[in-house]
Amino acid sequence: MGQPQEPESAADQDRPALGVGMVGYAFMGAAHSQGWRTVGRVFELPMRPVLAAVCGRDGAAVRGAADRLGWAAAETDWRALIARDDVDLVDICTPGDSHAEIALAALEAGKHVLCEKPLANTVAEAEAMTAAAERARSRGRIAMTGFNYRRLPATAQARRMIAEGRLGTLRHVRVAYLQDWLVDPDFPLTWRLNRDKAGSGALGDLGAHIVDLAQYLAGEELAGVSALTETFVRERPVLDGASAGLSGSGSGERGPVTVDDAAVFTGRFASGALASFEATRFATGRKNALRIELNGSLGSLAFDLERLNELSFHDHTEPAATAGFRRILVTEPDHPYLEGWWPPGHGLGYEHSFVHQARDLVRAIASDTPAEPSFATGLQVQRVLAAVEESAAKNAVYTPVPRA
Ligand code: SOE
Repeated sequence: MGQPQEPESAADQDRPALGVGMVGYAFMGAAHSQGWRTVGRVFELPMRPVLAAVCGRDGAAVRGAADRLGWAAAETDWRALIARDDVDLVDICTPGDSHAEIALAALEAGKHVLCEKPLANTVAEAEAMTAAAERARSRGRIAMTGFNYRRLPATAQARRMIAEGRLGTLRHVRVAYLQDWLVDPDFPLTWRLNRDKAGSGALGDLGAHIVDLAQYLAGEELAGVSALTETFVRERPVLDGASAGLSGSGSGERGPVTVDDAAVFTGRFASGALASFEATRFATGRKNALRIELNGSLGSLAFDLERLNELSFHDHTEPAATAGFRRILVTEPDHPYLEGWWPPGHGLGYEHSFVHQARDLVRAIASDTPAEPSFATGLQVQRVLAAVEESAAKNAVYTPVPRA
């Protein structure tokens, strides 16, 4: 353990270091590590991210993760990680039940914070985190929520086109995030199926992403929702051994699933545009399928995560005889985030969203400018998720999303 992440050039040494300390090192921790390792090699940055230390409870496992993922040191207590002088930014990649405690302590200690989505397990926790982030802002600290799908070139390009008015008045947003890893009724009870740990199921895990993406692309917030949720398999084998959440083996004993397996909801934007959302872990054959389509008075845009270097665009102002959806390949240096990567036409993948997230956060910290999505944005998404749960409990009764 403890290898420096990269040889430093003279130019590197001119830029101030930004020491990163990460808590959690499973799937999201590995994805964030990839972002931190790569970002300074691809983009011109005003600061130099240094992978100072990673934290996990199991000493041997966290030392192994530090070696594998490129962190210089390992800690087994997140409080010790926060206390380190070489940690300026705390990156939280743990299950939702520890987000609030770690983020509050890190902000209190004067660190910048990046927190994985959903921001917290409850609105109350997200409110406390947002209040702390706002206090820390006056001391020059930045707090950001990790909604990484905003940071794909294609979704960022879609936002650019919508902000330019290419869709005109927005009428519909149609979005689904579909996975199938829970179809087997013998898949064990990992933390993702435990409400105390995860807050909710498909709703918080996948629904949080699509609520954020829909609102980001639409450029406005949902005013209210009507929802149904379902837990199709209510008891599963108790976990036998360790699990990162998306895999594991079960024992003979079964225990209750305390989160939703799927959430389906409609929503109304403040402008009157209508939206539909579907988040499920039971869509057989769909592995990580996130699709969004927006229809406006002047045109439509569609994005599919399985074809993530493309957008589909229909310009409704073109003559009807030749109009129709056309493919925009989002692989050109003029597209968002692509100035640093490969020659035109060479596409990117899922992991690059984490590199771009790191880029935007480093730039915000260096320029002392608030970063989006902020904790306030994460809180607003949390309020939508809570409204979905409230509506589902009343069998799809329309439920306003409270405003700050
Ligand atoms: C599992 O459903 C998961 O890993 C989510 O937790 C991530 O946020 C998403 O990007 C991929 O799927």
